Amino acid sequence: MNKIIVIGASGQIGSDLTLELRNRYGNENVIASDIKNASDEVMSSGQFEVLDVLDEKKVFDTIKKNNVDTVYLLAAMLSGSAEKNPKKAWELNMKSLILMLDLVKDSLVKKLFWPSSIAVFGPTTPKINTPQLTIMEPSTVYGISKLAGERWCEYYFKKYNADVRSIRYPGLISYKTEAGGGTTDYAVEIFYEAIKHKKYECFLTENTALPMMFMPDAIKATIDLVEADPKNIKIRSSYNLSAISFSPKQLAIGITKHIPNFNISYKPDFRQQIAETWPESINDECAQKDWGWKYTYDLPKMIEIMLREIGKKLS
Ligand code: AKB
Repeated sequence: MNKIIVIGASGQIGSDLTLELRNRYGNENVIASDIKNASDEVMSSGQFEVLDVLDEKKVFDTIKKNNVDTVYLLAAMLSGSAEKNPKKAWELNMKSLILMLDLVKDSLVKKLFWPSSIAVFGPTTPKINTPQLTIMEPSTVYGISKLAGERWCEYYFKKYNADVRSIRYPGLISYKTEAGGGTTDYAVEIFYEAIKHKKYECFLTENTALPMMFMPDAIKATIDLVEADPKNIKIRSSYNLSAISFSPKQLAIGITKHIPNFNISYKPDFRQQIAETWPESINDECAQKDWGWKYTYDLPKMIEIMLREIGKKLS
């Protein structure tokens, strides 16, 4: 049986995705890999390979030796970290993609999933209900790398028939693994602080609304897209994907319903400028039409589950 590899399995999406893929296809068929160890659950449930995605030879050998035919490439530097280290971010985000696209082109790998982001949009993009096709002038190095990546994906599909599939993820919210280095990370941190200290100092202003999604929805969308019949996939750059949109203030109000003495304060830092260039809400009609995307978790449901699960984890 051919195998699946998740590259970046220690990260926020990678850890949840690895577990769900193992659930569906069997522990023995899903390899997790990263430069650092993943969560205990990921480490103990199946094969783990220490892998630097920029180590071309090791990537090639690992894929060949294990008969891997599907790659989920999740290793990347997110928006906040990338602004602090632009060249390193560019190198990691771009080189890893081109390396993997070449493996698909050369038929070593059959299918590649690569994540894009709402960061591909910029200050000149329509902010509300942002369409699939619109003005794209990202002003962050992360956004520039994601937009360039999208163009490479489409290029490899058109020129070499490389089966690459992609989603423009909004901010993702998970109780399993914390985010790291992103602008939307506040929407995870807030839950830990609310439970531990009943207060949170937010690095975005109160009314900065951004598109967000609960992780189980993101994982479902990812696997649905990868499993979709290729003839239904009309977009080979990356699909807009939408679920919930909210501001820090709206999230705090929702948390207060469960923790009445929770208090939020605001101290915007450099990530505020990044957030201001991103959309507030996304139009995902193409994903709905082409491969039947529909989100499940709304804001109150997501808050309830996050508080319950993080509460369990912290006790
Ligand atoms: C980030 O904040 O950088 C990411 C993203 C929206 O791609 N969560």
